[in-house]
Amino acid sequence: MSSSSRRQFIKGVAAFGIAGLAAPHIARAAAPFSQPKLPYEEGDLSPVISGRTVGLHYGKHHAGYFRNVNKMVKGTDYADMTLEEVVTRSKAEDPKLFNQAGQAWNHILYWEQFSPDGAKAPSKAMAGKIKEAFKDYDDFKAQLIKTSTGVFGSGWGWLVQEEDGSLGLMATSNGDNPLAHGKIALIGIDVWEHAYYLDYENKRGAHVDAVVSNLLNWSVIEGRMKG
Ligand code: MN3
Repeated sequence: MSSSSRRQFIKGVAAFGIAGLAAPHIARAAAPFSQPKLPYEEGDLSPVISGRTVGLHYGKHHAGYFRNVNKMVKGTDYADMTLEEVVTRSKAEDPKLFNQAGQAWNHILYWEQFSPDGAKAPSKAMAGKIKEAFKDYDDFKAQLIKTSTGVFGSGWGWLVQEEDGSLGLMATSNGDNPLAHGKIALIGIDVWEHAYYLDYENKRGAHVDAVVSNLLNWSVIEGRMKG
């Protein structure tokens, strides 16, 4: 396949399937990709996540992933793709790019799912979905915390929507994410040390518990559901 027909093919695949996975707020633009603004002030998640941690995590780490992706895709076929397409295509082809693109994408979801004053509980419909997959909300919470805290090394814990529409949990390493596995990411819990070490030192579980208990904005999370 020539590179232009391959691009057309990829765009076709994206329009048919992957586009549906993209959260509506993520612009479907090609490179250079730009890091979305935080939907709140850096200090607004304090004391659960300090302003210093948000400042470094968003301003240095997340910004760095965008810088690296833009550098790596320049002059390649990837430059014409959306960030979602770069993630799904690079997984098999280019693991270094995949981790950078995955991290750029993962943190968009991460920041947007939090709020100092968002919907603190799922809607009735969402609570029903949670009950289908878990014993109850407390069980869901405990399992998400356990899955996230239990990631070995750097990675993420996720609440996902499976292809059959049901909810499930998964853990991924480094920049890997549900998008690359054909699943819809609903909640992403970052357990890289940069997400918590300044505030919680080595107490990853305490950080994850505090985040899951206090910062989730269920209206954003439910907006990611498909169907
Ligand atoms: Mn991070």
